[in-house]
Amino acid sequence: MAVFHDVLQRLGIEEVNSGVYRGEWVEQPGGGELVSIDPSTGEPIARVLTASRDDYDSSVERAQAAFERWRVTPPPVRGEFVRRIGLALREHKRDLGRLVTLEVGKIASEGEGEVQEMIDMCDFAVGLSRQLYGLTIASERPRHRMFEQWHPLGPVGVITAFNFPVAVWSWNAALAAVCGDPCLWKPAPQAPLTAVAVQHIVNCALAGSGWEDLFGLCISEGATVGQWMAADRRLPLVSATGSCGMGRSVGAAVSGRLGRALLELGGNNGVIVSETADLDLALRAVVFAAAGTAGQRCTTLRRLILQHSIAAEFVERLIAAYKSIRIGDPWEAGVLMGPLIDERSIVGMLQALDTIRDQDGEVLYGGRRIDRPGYFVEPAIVRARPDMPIVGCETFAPILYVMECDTLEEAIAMHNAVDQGLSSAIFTDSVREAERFLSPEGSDCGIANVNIGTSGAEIGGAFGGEKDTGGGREAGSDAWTAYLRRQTCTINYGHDLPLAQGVEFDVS
Ligand code: UN1
Repeated sequence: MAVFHDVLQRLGIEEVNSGVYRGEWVEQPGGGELVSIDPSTGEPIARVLTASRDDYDSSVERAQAAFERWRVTPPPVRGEFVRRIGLALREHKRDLGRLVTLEVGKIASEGEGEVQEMIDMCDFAVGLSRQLYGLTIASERPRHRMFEQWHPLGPVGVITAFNFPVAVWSWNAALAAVCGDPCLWKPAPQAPLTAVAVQHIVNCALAGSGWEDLFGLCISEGATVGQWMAADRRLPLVSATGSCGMGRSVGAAVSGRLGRALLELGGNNGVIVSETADLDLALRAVVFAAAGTAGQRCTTLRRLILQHSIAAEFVERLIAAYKSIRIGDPWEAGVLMGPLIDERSIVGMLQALDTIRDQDGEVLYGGRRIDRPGYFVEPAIVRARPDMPIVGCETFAPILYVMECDTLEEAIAMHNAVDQGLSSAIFTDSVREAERFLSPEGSDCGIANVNIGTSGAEIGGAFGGEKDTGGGREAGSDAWTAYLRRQTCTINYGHDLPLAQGVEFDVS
């Protein structure tokens, strides 16, 4: 399409692209060739040459060299370079958003929203560059001062998933940069072009600054580069977003070498709708959280828990709302749902629906493949019971399980009875119910909302989840501490040597 041709050109995407950048583009990377597919048509967009082991090793070496200089650059000066990246992203917001739409099938406003998330992240990091605070701690010894400070860690390996192909890079890269850590990025094989485009934008922002090697790119055909990163002692921190299965293997490899892993893994997010809730509000939020992004967010709503008295009416209205969702080309105005990412996702969804039927679940609406090129499906609503094993699994597709409960206690127990713990919400107009949901005996997730859906978090809060979601926190709040090493320092400015805990040890 002509419009995308121009977008690709403006973002520096060619027919064949290098997938390795380490201060300069490597012209002929030695790995295999990756074809980026438009999920709306199933047609190739462009090709990317991926990294060989040698390409990877020299990329890590460049990042190590950059670290030597970057770690002694004052944080507010580091922030200035992140500010430039934020400005460049503002300039390219529309184009990069469109490329996200083209390569992963997000509707236009979500594509641009993702770039906005990158811009917000850059702004946040710039402010943070003057706020990497440590504590002063009261020393028990006279004429002693005790404090802690935060130092850069080293090059960070960043592994991202296809569904947020650019924003999640910025969560990590913007924080790592102000913290003094260069980044090496391994994007998802389904989204190599958005990564190449981001690298071009960053390069424009940093051209001539002397910091061209701060952000590296190492595209892999599959998981290889990610596995190398996980096993690589030169990367003290590996931040990985993806499935629980991926996280288990990355987490084991990183902890096996006593490195630090920041994991943001699967979600199986639930919403409770109480009979006291504003049902109009709940309905709108549920539809966006469950069917938005074609059910391919880690924060997607997958389990809807309704109080009996409102269940029948709510399900009826939900089905009517689902019927009105326009599915189609994601760049078209009015379309709310684009394609799934690939054929494998379609197969996964259809298989899950077979399993649902085998486990006596009832498909109330949707769930069929749409007869057109590309990877389109109808979102599905399923009547389920919490004891169906499939309800405990994350199928990365728009399948919404609807379950019923009597009391709030029962609803919370049902809500918490899965292995994942990313995002959660309750819809209620009762202060008691809301506070109970947020209390230690309420939701067990990293994110808990009241009268807001499970997805669409702002960057200002720490993002991540508990249990099998991996425990990592990215983006806002104090997530920055993951990218630094903490040093506790005690200074004796007296002439005596008092020992802590009253220990006596006189040598004369
Ligand atoms: C993800 O799906 O991996 O809260 C991240 C949200 C987005 C981030 C989702 N801001 O839905």
